[in-house]
Amino acid sequence: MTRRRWTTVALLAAATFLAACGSTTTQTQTGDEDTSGLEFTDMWVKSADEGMSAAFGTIVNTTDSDITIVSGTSAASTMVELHETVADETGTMVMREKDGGFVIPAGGEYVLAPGANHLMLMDLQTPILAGDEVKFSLDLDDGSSVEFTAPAKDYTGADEQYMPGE
Ligand SMILES: [Cu+2]
Repeated sequence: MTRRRWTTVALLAAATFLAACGSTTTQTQTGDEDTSGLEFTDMWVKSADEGMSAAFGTIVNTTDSDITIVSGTSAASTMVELHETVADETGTMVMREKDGGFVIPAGGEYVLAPGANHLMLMDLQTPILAGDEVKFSLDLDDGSSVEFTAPAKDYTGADEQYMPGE
């Protein structure tokens, strides 16, 4: 009887663990372009065999309020970061996390481009090949999230250095 009870406890612990893991992927209601007020135009991802890659395009804010993107996820990478590209003290262009996230101005747009702001895929899970469709989910500062899909294409520029932690 005592032994049976312990077995039950162990199973419950396993179930709780699994539930906790699963909840991290769908914590928030996923919006679409209509509810979030964001439109993604000409989005694309740089193809890459391994390591890092990045997504570019233009994010349009159709509302009359600023919208702040604070973080992102993608099945293609274990970590997505919001990057900007700046010149360091020696004049070398380096990229780093954008302080405060990406703020899409009310009624305006936010351009992600090689050599400038971009969505960084820090650690590819599998190669991204030209023609692949890569799915992203972006988290907004109001707790909601919005998804978009970007096709991959070959691109040989945008070889800025990554500067970890500043
Ligand atoms: Cu980057």
